[in-house]
Parts: sequence; C-alpha cells; structure tokens
Amino acid sequence: MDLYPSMMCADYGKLADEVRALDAAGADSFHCDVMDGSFVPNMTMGLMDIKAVRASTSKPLDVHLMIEDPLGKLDLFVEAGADVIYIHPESERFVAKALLAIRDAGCAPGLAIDPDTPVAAIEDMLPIVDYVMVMTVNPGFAGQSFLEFTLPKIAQLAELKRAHDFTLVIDGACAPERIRQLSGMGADAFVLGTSALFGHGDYAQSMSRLRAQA
Ligand code: S6P
Ligand code: MG
Repeated sequence: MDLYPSMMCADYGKLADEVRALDAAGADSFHCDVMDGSFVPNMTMGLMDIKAVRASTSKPLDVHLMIEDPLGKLDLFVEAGADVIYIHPESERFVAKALLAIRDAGCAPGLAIDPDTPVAAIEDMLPIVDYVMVMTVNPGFAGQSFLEFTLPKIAQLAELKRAHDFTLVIDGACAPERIRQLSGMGADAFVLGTSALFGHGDYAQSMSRLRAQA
C-alpha cells in the first residue's frame, strides 16, 4: 500500500521541514494539487511550490492537475520536477494526446476522475496510463466528506486492473477506516490529507498505523 501526503495540507511556513519529515516518516510520493480557480473553484500549489518540494526530497512527485488545458501547460510541470502527472478527462479536449505527451516527456501518465465521471469515460485509455486516481470528493478542497456513491466505481476499476497494469489511487477523505476498506477492495495507494495525516500527530506513527491496519 502506497501513501501519498497531500502537500496542500502541509504547513507552508516550514514547507522544506514538512517534506523532510514526511520523507523520513515513509511517504512513498508527494502529492501536489494544482488548481487554477477555473476548472475547480480554488487555487492551491503552483510551480514554485512544486519546485520547493522537489528540492527537499528525492522521492517521486505526483502532480495532480486540476486546470483547464493541461496539455498546453504540461512542459511547465515536467520542468518543475514532476514524476507522475494526472490530468482530468473533464478538463482536456484531447485526453489521449495529453497522456501520450506526458509519457513522451519522461513522466508517468495518470487519469484522475471526478466523482460523477463513469469508468466508461476512461476505459479505452487504460492501456496507456500508469495510474488511475478516483476522486472520492469533488475536487477543489481538503477536509470534505467521502462520497459513498463512488464505491462501485472503485470496485469496477479494481476488477479492470486484472487486464490492465495500472496503480489504483484514491484521493479524497481517506480516513483510516476508509483506507482499510478500500485496500481490501483492491486500491493500491491513498492520498493523505486532513482525514488521516495532517493534524493527527506524528507522521511516522500515523503512516505505520495505516499500513499495519491495512
Ligand atoms: C482535492 C485534492 C486532494 C486533497 C485531499 C485532502 O481536490 O485533490 O488531493 O488535497 O483530498 O485530503 P482530505 O483527507 O483532507 O480530504
Ligand atoms: Mg489531489
């Protein structure tokens, strides 16, 4: 089970210390949420923040793009140090073209899907992605409630992993009990925000508890 701290939930007054502490605590990757105030009604991390995270760890950086026209801005995030780049099919006219461009740029392509986007909308592209990330909250904010109606979609994607080799990631309200349930259903990785990591005490203890209970 892989655990990805969501850096928009970190303390920006000491970002480099946060990254080093999370790295030492066993984070598998650093999840960086990029929002443009248009595709989603919020703005979070930008290029400078991603570069600051990159400078403090050698672990992979997950860049979750919640922006319009991700294909047109891809190079900026590759140059900032992304290893995995997720795009939303809801935000891009040429989704497959964007996924192939991510791979051509030397990064791993991922699809992130909104709670109301069905598996059918991405199924044809499963052979060309390394990651599928199911949003279990509406994208834009941390600290929301888990949307139960996304559970059948997670089960469907867990089944599709048999035929296609991708990592199934869950993003949104991943609380400890929920992580236990979803890892049992076949999810491989979890984005950790306010529900299980930030504001829950020692990072190493929190992450090892999550791994032990799963
Ligand atoms: C939401 C974003 C997420 C959040 C994460 C926060 O748009 O993509 O990555 O940062 O969901 O976690 P939590 O536990 O506060 O929901
Ligand atoms: Mg995210």
